[in-house]
Amino acid sequence: MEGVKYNILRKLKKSMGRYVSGEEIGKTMGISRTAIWKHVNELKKAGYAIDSSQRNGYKLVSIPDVLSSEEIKSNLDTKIMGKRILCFDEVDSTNNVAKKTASESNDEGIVIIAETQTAGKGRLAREWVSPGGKGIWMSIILRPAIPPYEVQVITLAASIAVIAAIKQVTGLKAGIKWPNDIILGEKKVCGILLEMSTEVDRVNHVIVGIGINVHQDNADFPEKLRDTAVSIRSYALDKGITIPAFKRSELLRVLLSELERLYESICCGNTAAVIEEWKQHNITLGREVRFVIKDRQHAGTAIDITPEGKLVVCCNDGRRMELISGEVSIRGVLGHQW
Ligand code: BT5
Repeated sequence: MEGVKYNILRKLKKSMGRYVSGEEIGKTMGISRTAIWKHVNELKKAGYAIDSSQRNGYKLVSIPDVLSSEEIKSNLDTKIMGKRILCFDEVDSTNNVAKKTASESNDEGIVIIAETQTAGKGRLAREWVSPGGKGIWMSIILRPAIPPYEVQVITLAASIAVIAAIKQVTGLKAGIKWPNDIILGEKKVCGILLEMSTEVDRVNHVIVGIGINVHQDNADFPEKLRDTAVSIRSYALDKGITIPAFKRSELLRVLLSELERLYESICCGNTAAVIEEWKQHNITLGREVRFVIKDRQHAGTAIDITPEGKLVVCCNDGRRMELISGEVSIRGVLGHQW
């Protein structure tokens, strides 16, 4: 039944803005006019604007900004990423659903998406605010044949993919704050949470959780986040930049396609290319940073990224430190001043 509904949708999409007669749809699909009418009503309920006229048939007028498998998969050019796409209205956390899915299937590239998360999570059990219909809250299951100590490079790849998607679809240029924050202006537009299951020398699976703020107004963010969080739309509005109208599914398609390109590099052993690309987008290297290790605060300048994705800092006391992950404040970013 679902299949027929989407076949009708695809037919209407091909003639977008023009009427297709009920007779023609009925003939190609082998269904009655009443059945077409029922399917069209379901599409309308899902947000598709379709004009129906007794004389002319059906005309698709506009496509809603929904994250359905159907919308994401149309024109998706990937082999691995999004091979299966599971879409939900509401989950606790897409990473949790992905973890369960990973334990039930050996596939990779499965994408889990929800319109809203009731317990979206950041690192260290922090909360990730995920309001309905306003962003992209998703997780991807990967099974890279790399040693566990190299897994961090997948976070870097996901960051590059998000930046590329934002750039390609909106023209806006975001930057990466090591290790997992995507920054527009000086505020966070996207966070990435990597969770994995490993053995001593091999990775069972990696869950790449990505949260992108897309449509929120500033007032949509809880007050405590208003100085540090931003959405693509609120950033453009704030800066008076006109961006093209776009749908979340378009952003997601570019993201998946870019992630696949980088993932293939990683799986071929070419992590160096990914690190190089990451460096071009980073807003961390060359900046004054602060971080805490074992309750001691350190300050210095971020100078490099190692081949495994560690951040190299030249501390003010002359020591060189390599950070695996954790919290780094950059002067001037996310409200940090000192
Ligand atoms: C992250 O953690 O930035 C990782 C966020 C990953 C979210 C995705 S959504 C899909 C998938 N499923 C999940 O359950 N999670 C992943 P961290 O670096 O720890 O940052 C968390 C901090 O960011 C919070 O403590 C808040 O200060 C801030 N924050 C929370 N929600 C935000 C939002 N929507 N936009 C910007 N900042 C936010």
